[in-house]
Amino acid sequence: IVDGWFREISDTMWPGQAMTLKVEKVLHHEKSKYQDVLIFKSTDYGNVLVLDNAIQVTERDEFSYQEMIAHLALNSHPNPKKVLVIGGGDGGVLREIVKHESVEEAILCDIDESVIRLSKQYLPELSASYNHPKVKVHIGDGFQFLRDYQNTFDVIITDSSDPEGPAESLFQKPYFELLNDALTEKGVITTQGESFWCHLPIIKKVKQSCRDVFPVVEYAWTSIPTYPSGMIGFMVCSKDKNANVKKPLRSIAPEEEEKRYRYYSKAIHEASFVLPTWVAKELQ
Ligand code: AAT
Repeated sequence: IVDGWFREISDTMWPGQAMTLKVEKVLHHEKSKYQDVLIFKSTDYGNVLVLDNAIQVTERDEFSYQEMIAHLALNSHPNPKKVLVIGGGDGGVLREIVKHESVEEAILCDIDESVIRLSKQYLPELSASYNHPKVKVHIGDGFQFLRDYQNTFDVIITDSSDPEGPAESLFQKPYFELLNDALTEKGVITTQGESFWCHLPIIKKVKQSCRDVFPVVEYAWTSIPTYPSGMIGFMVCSKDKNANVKKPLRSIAPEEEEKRYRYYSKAIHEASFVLPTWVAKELQ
């Protein structure tokens, strides 16, 4: 933080550019076992969670990311009952999962208890979901956690930080193999898929790794001002070779849709897979 502004500088992940947010007040700063954790109140984006100097959520725009990463997967599965989140310690993705009546159990595995503890304190609208009766929490590494599960989860959402630091293994092929094994027969996954403006080589590599494992692999994206370059993508994969993840399997009346979601809709689901020409070519 310099002169009252937080700057998200990373010479490796987004060289030569940086999102800047005006700080009203630093609420908390600690070094956890895994990462540097900063929470501040911004002047215009609400409270902000930062891990290793990378913005994870702001209260103002988090719903774009959390709704999309959750509902793209959940609405691409015929009947999701058991759902797993890897990462997502702020609780925002859990909040979205329990909106689905079919869901019986939502389990979250985050490596860092400090993210969960501090989100309960400083991000109440995201972390309220921790009180939901269907939610269970496990603290540990997502990669290690998955080794113990076969044919268990209908949907797995990997809401992870960037591939530098504790989330590195979550962007590699052995991880997608573990996801595949942990899924039930028609299982669906989404993963945090980075920005096509900043990370096209990473996205290409992740997509290839997913293709080696899953018969259906698509990249979707959403607009979000506080992630690098103002957008972020998701890899959406299905174990069912006949699945078309680009069209939601279930839809609700538009009035209901508006009550349940602030960003997601059936139309947005379908539109989010349409890619700019150069990106579509690169990811062919
Ligand atoms: N909901 C949007 C916020 C995130 S948080 C990413 C979470 O992943 C963090 O809570 C972090 O502790 C957790 N995490 C990192 N590595 C692991 C791991 N190996 N196993 C389990 N959890 C892990 C995503 C922000 C995206 C930022 C884009 N620039």
